[in-house]
Amino acid sequence: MSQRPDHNLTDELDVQEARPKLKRPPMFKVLLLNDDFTPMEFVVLVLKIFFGMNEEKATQIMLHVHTRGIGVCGVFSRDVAETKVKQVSDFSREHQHPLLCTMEEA
Ligand code: TYC
Repeated sequence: MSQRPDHNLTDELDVQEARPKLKRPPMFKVLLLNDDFTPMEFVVLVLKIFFGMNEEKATQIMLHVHTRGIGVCGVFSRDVAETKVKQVSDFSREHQHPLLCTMEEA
């Protein structure tokens, strides 16, 4: 029997340590889209209720969306962003407003 039975398996094999591939989870922007029908006060209400904004901040974001066509309400994990989009969409539909809310990777 060889004196070093494990010769190639242990002593001389270059074993590359696995470097754990840790990626940060993606974040998502929740976006509001402008339309011609949803009242400004309703958009402000949505931003206050679902995004915790005060009157001044909500008005600023609403006017940004009104003039530029689209705007960011916040940046969240995928689950939270999906929940916000659903909450806003359900709430708008319940009130018969066509307000569109969507999300995209940040
Ligand atoms: N453009 C709408 C109006 O003039 C107001 C509005 C703002 C609608 C933002 C949607 O995401 C929106 N009544």
